Amino acid sequence: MNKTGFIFDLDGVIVDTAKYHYLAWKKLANDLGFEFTKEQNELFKGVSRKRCLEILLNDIGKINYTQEQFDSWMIEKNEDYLEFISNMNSSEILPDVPKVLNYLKEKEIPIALGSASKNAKPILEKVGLLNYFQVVVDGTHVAKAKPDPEVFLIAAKQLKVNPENCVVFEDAVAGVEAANAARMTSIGIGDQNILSHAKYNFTDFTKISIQFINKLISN
Ligand code: B16
Ligand code: MG
Repeated sequence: MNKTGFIFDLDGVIVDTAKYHYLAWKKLANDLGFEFTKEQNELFKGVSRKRCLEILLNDIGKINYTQEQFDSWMIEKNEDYLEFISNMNSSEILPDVPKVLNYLKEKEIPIALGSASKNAKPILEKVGLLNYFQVVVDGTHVAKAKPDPEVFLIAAKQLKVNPENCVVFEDAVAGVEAANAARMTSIGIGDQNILSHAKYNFTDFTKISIQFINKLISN
């Protein structure tokens, strides 16, 4: 059993893919004859693709559709998203994320990804970070989406670390709730007022010191 494990969310923690999700949802909404705002996109952070589409269709008042239509809109959104992320590279890694990843690697602390995205692995590959992660748990591995703790509990099991000894970096309310439900140490990355249920809060990784990481490791 390893003593401590670190689990990173992807979108909003390691890279800002929210802007590409926004463009793809906006395109789908526009194709259906509706607008889609950045405020609406905020509520999609950390939420599964299927649930996002259900919310979008509800918001635009589209209630009569077949399962085939629903599935084809899911495919359309994802194809557009894949097109938008096709040129992603290491320049899109959020500031000071490599500082923390490199330090954990140096200390031989196991690292996992815990993301709702079914595209997580290719994104890590594109930005050149896949090799840092001993474990990748994403939207293809879970039955229950965040705020259910499943994604983080699977990650802890694969890391061979007790959930209580895992640290989770999250930018979404649902993700912080999932980490808390798993009895892990939750660290909110972003707006403290929105992520008020996190045990610790930072606006971004530039505010996280190596001393703080050491404190988490030795706890
Ligand atoms: P996909 P995370 C989440 O990633 C995004 O925040 C959310 O906006 C998206 O709908 C979800 O992944 C599913 O993504 O369509 O690629 O499967 O924050 O959990 O890393
Ligand atoms: Mg996120």
